[in-house]
Order: sequence, then C-alpha cells, then structure tokens
Amino acid sequence: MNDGSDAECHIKGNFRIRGIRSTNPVAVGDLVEIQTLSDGTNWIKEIEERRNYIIRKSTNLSKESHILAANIDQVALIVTINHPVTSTTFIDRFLATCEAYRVRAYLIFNKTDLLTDEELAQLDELRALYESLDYPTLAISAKQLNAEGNTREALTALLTGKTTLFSGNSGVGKSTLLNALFGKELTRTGKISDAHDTGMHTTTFSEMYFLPQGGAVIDTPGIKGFGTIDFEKEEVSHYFQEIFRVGRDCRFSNCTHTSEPGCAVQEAVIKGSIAISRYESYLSILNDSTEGKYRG
Ligand SMILES: Nc1nc2c(ncn2[C@@H]2O[C@H](COP(=O)(O)OP(=O)(O)O)[C@@H](O)[C@H]2O)c(=O)[nH]1
Ligand SMILES: [Mg+2]
Ligand SMILES: [Zn+2]
Repeated sequence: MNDGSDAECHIKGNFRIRGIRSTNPVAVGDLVEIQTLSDGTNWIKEIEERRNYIIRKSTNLSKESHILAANIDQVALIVTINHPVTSTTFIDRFLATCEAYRVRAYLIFNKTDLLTDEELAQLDELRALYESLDYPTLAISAKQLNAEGNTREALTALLTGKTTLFSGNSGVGKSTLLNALFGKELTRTGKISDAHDTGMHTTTFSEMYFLPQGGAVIDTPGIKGFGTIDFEKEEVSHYFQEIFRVGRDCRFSNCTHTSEPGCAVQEAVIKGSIAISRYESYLSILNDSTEGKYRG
C-alpha cells in the first residue's frame, strides 16, 4: 500500500495485460491500483504501465512467458564458476534480454572461496571477457564478505538508491548474499506467488526487500533455463554488441553469421577476437528464433 503496509490482494483469473501472455499477470515491482469490496477483500483493478521488465519463457515448449520483475533500475546476475556451474549460455541469454529491455546488468561471481586454481583462472578469463563487453563484474564470497577488503562497500554502493533484480540459477547464493549484506535490517514486502512452471503446482516466490539506506532488491527464486522470447531472428545480433559491431563487415547485410561466405563474425570467432562461448550463445538464441522452440 502507499503507506508501506502489506495488503493481501486477489486478482481475477482472466486478468491479462495487453499484448503479453504471461503466467504471472502481476510481477514483483508492479504498481497496482486496488479496490476494496464491502466484504473486505482487495482486488487488483489496474496495473500501471511498466517502465521496463525482464521476461523469459516459462517452460519448455511453452508459448507463455514469465515476468521476473518490473520497473527495475538494474540487474545483478549472480553466477558461479562451480557449485553449481552457471553456463555461459545462461549468462549470455540473460544479458541479451537485459540488452533488449535496456536494463543495465552487473555480473557477480560468487563462491570464490570454493574454487580451485584452475577455476580461479577461468573466473579471471570470464571476468575479463565480460568487462571488455562493458558488463561490470565483481568476484565475491558471500560467506566471507567481511574478509574481502572492500567488496562489501562496492556491493552496497552498487545497490544503494536503486531497484535491483537479483537473479541467477538456484543455489548460487542470492539469499545468502542478501543476508550477509543487510541481515535483519531487510524489510520484507509482500510475497508474490507465481503459480508457474511445468504445471506441477510448484509455487515460487519473488520477494522485494527495501534497503535501510534506500533502494530495493528483488530476490527471485532460482531459475534453471533462460528462454529468451520475442526476438526476431534478425535482431538477435543486436543484443550481442561485439557480434553486431563486427557483423557490419560481413559481405551480406542480412548475414546471420552462420554459414554465409564473407562472414566477418565467423572469421573473428576463428581468429579468437570474438569468444566462442558468446558465439555459441548467439547461435542458441538464433536457433530458438528460427525454430520457435526453447533451449535451456
Ligand atoms: N562456500 C560458499 N557457500 C556459499 C556461498 N554463498 C552461498 N553459499 C551456500 O550455497 C547454498 C545456496 O545458497 P542460497 O543463498 O540459498 O542460494 P540461492 O538459491 O541463490 O538463494 C547455501 O548452502 C549457502 O550456504 C559462498 O560464497 N561460499
Ligand atoms: Mg534463494
Ligand atoms: Zn556474418
């Protein structure tokens, strides 16, 4: 409510937002208008137009989508090199969606305390890759925040005064990190339940927390695959800045960078100036767009 209190609200089963087929008509971060009936129940009457949102396909083969959060300032994608492995495909699909909706994205590599030397080298490599693509990164251990110089300060500065979507695979440490940063100071707001996923009655909750120093964080339940939606085949490269840039030198202006002759992108992948992991992620989205199907 406007006064900051919680109110349990209902929504009509057939509530749909214009043009969006979503499994959750109301998302965390939405501003809503509610009407209280004489029996005391609250009903959501109107959802205000969203400034932006992050959306993914709900499940395999599903044509429906799941709005992770609305009206956000930035995304902090929490990832782990191991325990569990976050795939670069997952990272790139998420980043491409952030590009599509023009939301700034930060990559936070967690659980550095668990990594072997080899994995630490992999971490450095990935950080360098994403930094070179203008995605700021941090490497942290949510379990040892105080022991790590100024990571706590860097994270707090990143989150202060903004509405941040925390996302990432299940088990990467989103909840642990939030607790380590703000502990009991977090004010929890109402849960939004999404009766989504696989039709198996798994109910998941996204929660929004207000930070003591201003700003808010939305903690989403871990997501497994990330099905990108709404991308036309021709626009996929727009969300991979290096592919887009190099693609201007392709022989054909409508080059999909798959098997065309004179393709500057394929050449750059062979030369190593475009990371193969990024190119593979690009292809995986392109493949979805071409065949109208979903991949994890
Ligand atoms: N060793 C280590 N374990 C961590 C770290 N962060 C989280 N964990 C553990 O990883 C597991 C999953 O964390 P959780 O916060 O629930 O992940 P979420 O699903 O992303 O919210 C828990 O057992 C945490 O204690 C870390 O930096 N280092
Ligand atoms: Mg969690
Ligand atoms: Zn090309």
